[in-house]
Amino acid sequence: MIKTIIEPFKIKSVEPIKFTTAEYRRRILKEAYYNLFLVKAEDVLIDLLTDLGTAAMSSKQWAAIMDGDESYAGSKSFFKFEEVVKRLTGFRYIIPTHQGRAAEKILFTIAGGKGKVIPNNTHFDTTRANAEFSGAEAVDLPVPLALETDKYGDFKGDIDLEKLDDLIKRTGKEQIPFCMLTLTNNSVGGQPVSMKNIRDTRELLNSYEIPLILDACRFAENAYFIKLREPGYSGKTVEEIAHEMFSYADGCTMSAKKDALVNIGGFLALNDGNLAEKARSLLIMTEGFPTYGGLAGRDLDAIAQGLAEVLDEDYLKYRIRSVEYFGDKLLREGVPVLVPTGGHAVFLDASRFLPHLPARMYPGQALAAELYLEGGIRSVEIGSVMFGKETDGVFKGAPLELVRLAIPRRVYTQSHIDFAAEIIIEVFKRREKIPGYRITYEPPYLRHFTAHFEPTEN
Ligand code: P70
Repeated sequence: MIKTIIEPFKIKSVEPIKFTTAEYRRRILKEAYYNLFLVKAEDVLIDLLTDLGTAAMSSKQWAAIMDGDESYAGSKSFFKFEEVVKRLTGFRYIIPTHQGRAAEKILFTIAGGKGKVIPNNTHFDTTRANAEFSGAEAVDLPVPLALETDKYGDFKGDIDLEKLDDLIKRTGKEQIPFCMLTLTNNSVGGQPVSMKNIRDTRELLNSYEIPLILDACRFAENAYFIKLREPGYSGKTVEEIAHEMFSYADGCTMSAKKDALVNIGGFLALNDGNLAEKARSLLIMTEGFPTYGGLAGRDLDAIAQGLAEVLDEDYLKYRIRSVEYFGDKLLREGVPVLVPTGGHAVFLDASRFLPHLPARMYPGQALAAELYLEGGIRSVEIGSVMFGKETDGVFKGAPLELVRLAIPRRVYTQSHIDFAAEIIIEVFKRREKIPGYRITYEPPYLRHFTAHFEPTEN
């Protein structure tokens, strides 16, 4: 029986990557104030910073790009895109945006605001920032198991329904313009949300007449996990599962830069005509006319094609298995990896990797810096740098200190992954000597993108 799952594509175009020395990387990292967002991409060997906008497009997507219609109004690319998104999601109003956060910005501007409360299984960084910027409070309600990185669970991305019910009762349904579910749940490890949880959330919200909005950027990965793990779904196609997921919601925000396999794009989809009209008015002011929304016509064609390709189950099998393969290699060497591995990334548990560093010495930042120094691997901290705060000298840490190694779609081969695993294992062997970090500069919002750091004495 053949066990190897191969990449379900062959490579038509290649891009060189640059090898550097440890000494060179030391200088580069220092010049970037130890913030990997400030390192130039050409100084990175394997870039696992994000799976956002980093996919390799297919020859069919490139062909679709040539067919793009760049008319300002009524472009045929829009109608193709709209048809594909409507067929997939079933939502009535489809509003293109240049990426996911633009859809969030519009949604929170028209429905958020001061005094409002937005629950979610877990808000990712831009979602939380957009909610808070509108004046609303963003509340995370993950299930307790999600915070135990060494415990297996099929659907650790679920929302905690009891806490949701409590929150609604305490806050009052008038203050909750909508509830969100992020599929997959990025902040807790790219973990899927079960169909049962989506359905039960819908039922609970129905009793309060609160709409449900999906953050759908990794919907196909979520649907494939449901097929693999949830009773009753193994015989359904991923497309059928996706239809059912969307059928429980009143709309979605979507970053097409993930599961639509493109480098730019997104959309807001809604069933409520009044809300959609408000969204469109804002769209014209900020993004563009409703038939292109901040994108070129050709981008809409690439999204339409990408949404067809992402539902291909050979692709999803390879996608999910290749992430798991990476995680398994590390687990075999005792590296503390969040289990089970999620859909788009392997997450290292930095608090268990570097137990000598307390949260306020930013163990995730320390580990991410070290992976770059050791082998030019770029990852991202998802911990107290991204989600922690220091107000008047009082430090408030994040619930988890993680380092995420996100796998761009269709970009790296198995040997790139083998190499990255070896680098991580090397760093693991010398973990006791890794220093902590302190922040020397930070902006008021989304500080992780631009903060400056320096190593501390242990
Ligand atoms: C990521 C990026 C973006 C995102 C998301 C969810 C669940 C909305 C958005 C916004 C952000 C990132 C993080 C670290 C480094 C680089 C980028 N997630 N909802 O990689 O969508 O980016 O299109 O505006 O994960 O997870 P968009």
